[in-house]
Amino acid sequence: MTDLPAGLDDLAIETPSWAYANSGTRFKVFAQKGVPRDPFEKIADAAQVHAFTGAAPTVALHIPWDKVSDYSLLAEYTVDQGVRLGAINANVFQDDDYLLGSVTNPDPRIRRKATDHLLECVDIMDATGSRDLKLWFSDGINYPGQDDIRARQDRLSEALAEVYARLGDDQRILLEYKLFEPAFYVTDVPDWGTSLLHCLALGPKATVCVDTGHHAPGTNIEFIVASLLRAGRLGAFDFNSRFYADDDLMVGAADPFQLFRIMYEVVRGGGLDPATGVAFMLDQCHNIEPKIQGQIRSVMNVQEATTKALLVDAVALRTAQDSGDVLGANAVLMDAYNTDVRPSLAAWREQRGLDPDPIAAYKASGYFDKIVAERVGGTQAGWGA
Ligand code: RM4
Ligand code: MN
Repeated sequence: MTDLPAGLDDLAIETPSWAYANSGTRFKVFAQKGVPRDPFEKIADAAQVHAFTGAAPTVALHIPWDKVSDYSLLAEYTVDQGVRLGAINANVFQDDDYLLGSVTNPDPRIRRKATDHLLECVDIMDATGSRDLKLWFSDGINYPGQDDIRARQDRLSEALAEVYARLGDDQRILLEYKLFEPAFYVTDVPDWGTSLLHCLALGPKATVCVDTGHHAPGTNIEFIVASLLRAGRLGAFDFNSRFYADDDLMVGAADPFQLFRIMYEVVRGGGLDPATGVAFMLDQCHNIEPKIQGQIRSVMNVQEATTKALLVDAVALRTAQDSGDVLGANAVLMDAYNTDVRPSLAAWREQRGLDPDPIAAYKASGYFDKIVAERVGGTQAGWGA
């Protein structure tokens, strides 16, 4: 068994409230049994992921999906469950008004409405004690000439500046990017360059969120991670994996080697140190698999990749690199990747009073049967795709 690398204890993974709700594709949302009917039940499910992994202490909210009348009450309930509230995700992509965009819409009334929602999210952060406001804009255009590309950037920066000015000292904007979809010709924040440009213009409390599913096939995501960390502007990850587009499958499922390469750059750049403020969040939808188990498996996948990244022999790697030993350097990295870290992680869990096999322990706990029996009636949560 490999010795446990130092640093693993620093890894905290945030799970998204929407992962516990019904989801699907634009063709069909399949309802699952026991799915939460309100934000409280979503948090209870998220607490299970933390209880069995010991590594998922926070849960992100999405507004208005998780709208409640009293956010302090929700925050208290969350703590009672053994977890804490994390990032607040704004939603300016599901209102009929946003047909032609939200903060970049040519209509000033609609821009005002969208910006007001973002400001409302900061109010919620004040009540929940959240540090991060995650912004993803579906804004863009489908046809050349449809709107003025440059004017849309101006409108975006105006809205962002207003929200930035409203942030408290310890609050941040995480600006997410996505290559395409739902806009097909131009997306207003399509890539890390655009996100970074806006963040640099805003100031130090604005950082980039890298959603691993939001790139063109073949994009070297670890390069982006290394560059953003170097610039001090890597705010967060939205982890998931993709085979084709924005598949939102479990992180590490499609390409565990890519996840390892990403986590290696995180380790290399000091991003595991909580002081750098990098948030490790999941942004996934479990359309056909059990949701809580899917989240547990995802947390384990990130832990495995991180442990392997921590095992890279930095001295041997540097020596090989400095002496131009191409294959030797590559071998150092591959040795770490090819290590079976599952026994080490099982031991790590046992040392913390956790079951070495979180999935088996969760299945044996009876929680799923309990929520299936209890969650009868009401309307299951979902995002109505
Ligand atoms: C978007 C983006 C956001 C997420 C929504 C549900 O594609 O990834 O982070 O909040 O989906
Ligand atoms: Mn995302």
